[in-house]
Amino acid sequence: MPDDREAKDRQLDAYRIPLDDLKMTTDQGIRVEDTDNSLKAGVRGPTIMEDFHFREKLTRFDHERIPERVVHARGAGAYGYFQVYEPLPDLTSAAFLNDPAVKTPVFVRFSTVAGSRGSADTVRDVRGFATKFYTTQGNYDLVGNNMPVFFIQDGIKFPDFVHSVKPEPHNEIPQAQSAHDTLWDFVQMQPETLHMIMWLMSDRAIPRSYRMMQGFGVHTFRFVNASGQGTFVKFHWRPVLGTYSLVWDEVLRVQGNDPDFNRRDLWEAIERGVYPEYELCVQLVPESREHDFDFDLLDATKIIPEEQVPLRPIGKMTLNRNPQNFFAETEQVAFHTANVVPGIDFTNDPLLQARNFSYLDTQLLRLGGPNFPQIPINRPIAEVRNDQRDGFHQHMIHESRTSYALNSISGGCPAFGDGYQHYQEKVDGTKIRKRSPSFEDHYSQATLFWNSMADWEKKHIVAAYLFELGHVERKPIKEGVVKHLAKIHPDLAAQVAEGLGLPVPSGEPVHADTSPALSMTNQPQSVATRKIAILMGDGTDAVAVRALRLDLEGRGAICEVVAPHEGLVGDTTVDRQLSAANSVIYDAVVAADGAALASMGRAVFFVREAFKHQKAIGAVGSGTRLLEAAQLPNDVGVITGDDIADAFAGAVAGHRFYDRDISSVPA
Ligand code: HDE
Repeated sequence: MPDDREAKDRQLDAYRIPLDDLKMTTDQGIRVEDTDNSLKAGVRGPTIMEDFHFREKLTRFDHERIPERVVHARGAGAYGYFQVYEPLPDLTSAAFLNDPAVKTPVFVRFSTVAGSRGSADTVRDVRGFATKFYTTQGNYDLVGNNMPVFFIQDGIKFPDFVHSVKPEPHNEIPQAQSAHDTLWDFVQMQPETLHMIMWLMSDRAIPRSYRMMQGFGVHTFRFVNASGQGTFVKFHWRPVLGTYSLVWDEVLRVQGNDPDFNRRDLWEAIERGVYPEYELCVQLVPESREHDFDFDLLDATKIIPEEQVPLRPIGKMTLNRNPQNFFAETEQVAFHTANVVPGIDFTNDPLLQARNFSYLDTQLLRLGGPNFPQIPINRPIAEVRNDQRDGFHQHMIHESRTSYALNSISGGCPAFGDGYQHYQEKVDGTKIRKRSPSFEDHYSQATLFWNSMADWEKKHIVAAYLFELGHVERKPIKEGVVKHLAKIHPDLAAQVAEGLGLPVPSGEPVHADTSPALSMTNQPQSVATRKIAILMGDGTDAVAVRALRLDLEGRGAICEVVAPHEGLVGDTTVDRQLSAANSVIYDAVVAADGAALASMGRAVFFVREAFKHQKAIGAVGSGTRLLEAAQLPNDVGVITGDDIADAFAGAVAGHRFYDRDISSVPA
């Protein structure tokens, strides 16, 4: 079996500069005598132009930055591999989807959309989920998001949408936030956004982890088999750990406590050897059924409900290696929707068509010219041979005497033929600047989403609308949004209108259909990789805690001891002292001490906050005294007693207790 790391790694190895004891040189390879002092005319004299090392060092520093991505500027990457479960010759001729023995190397970049490179990870936003497959037939990029639809239907609107969500132009406020006038003005003027906005207001927009997040290709793509037969396909990544989110109040606090929350989580999981895994699933629609739906398959603001076309798992991706240099790999990786391999093709989705232009265009600027595919992270493992030449930063020395086709001088090389064949779709039409009438319904699927939510999800959606619109200054914009909400569902509109102090609009639900698969309830449950804080003090009964910790770690949980000071409590090593820890960066808390901690405000706050964020809370030994001091009711998900391991692990695996009544707990 080919080793997944071999092909891409061998290639990357050629470029690695190892950590070793080599002596410092200039970029020209000249040994450097002293890099702490510039060359001067006398120790107190002016710096001399002749100092080539000084000039080179400063110049290189001045040129370190490249333009950040216009959208998706903030990201985190990881390497891994993809393996198909079984050959799919009926569907596609793509080689990597036809040989289960092959581990295709991949590089994935997760991202937020609106914020700048330095913005916090945990903001309310869509997440990017872009995968580069280094296949033997060339690079295939699946550049998706963690939500299955998009804000707009036609790519010509993309600059308008992005300008509206980005910080406002006069004062560049707010950073990485959708809660401001221009975004909501765009929304109320452009009802095609409404379905996606429902997703954005849901907890999908605040994922617990990149490891617990779905991915979607969004558009309808096309598989093409060896006989040229096409099948419409939607791509879904399904995380093996299940899809989970944070809660909003927690998000606000995580931003300060750990702005790198999601990237750190990904990095640490891979360093620990608990590799994130995602199943690749497809929804398949034969061409004969193209018009069987009450929406258009080419409209990227629509899903195909899973109840209508079930998901078929076709393979799995495992992320098992962190990059070694953020800039070289994660920043320079260049995705492009038009990077497809034989067997995968496009449709006429006007959003996809626009993307097929935009990504190459953006890389030309961002990466400084046409040779960016030669940057190691972007290089295919397949051989590259063509007559394209020159340009900034050309790394190749083409020895051929010809750079044109057809030629006789080079024996006709490189020879073409037997390559990618575009799907032979019949196209005819009149030139027209108009949307298809089949794109007109902007409400039904927004209603479907709302109808399919559990009560706690609906509550969170209403709260999100209130937070967002609460930051909008112009009343007519709020009124405009509420008017649209009334067409989605009167319950939603009423709750939002009430909160905003606006008249409650009348309206009938558009329909009562549901798609249970849209809800985040019923996820796979596991305590594995969940982060648990064990609060200990100097008086803790270490024996009881040790047994619990071993048990939880045996189930794959990550336990950290939090105590009033660093060093040791008893014979247990402290991982983090209380003043540097906060409950929001943990999934659950075990109170293991009440003697020392019950009188400490920070410890009381720690468990209280975890309770408010509906997390599992355990207490062993005198730990119950800490819960009493925090005045926590004996509610669901609060596990106390002599042997709590099973019950507590079960509670952590359940993620949150969304029905918990938190109203009686003091702030
Ligand atoms: Fe993108 N998008 N996009 N987008 N997008 C970019 O490319 C664009 C869209 C997505 O980690 C840019 O290299 C247009 C949908 C991801 O490097 C840019 C339109 C989806 C990433 C661009 C869309 C995405 C990008 C900015 C509407 C989900 C980050 C920098 C027609 C299916 C990839 C860059 C990474 C990045 C254009 C809509 C996902 C400007 C014109 C829909 C995950 O080219």
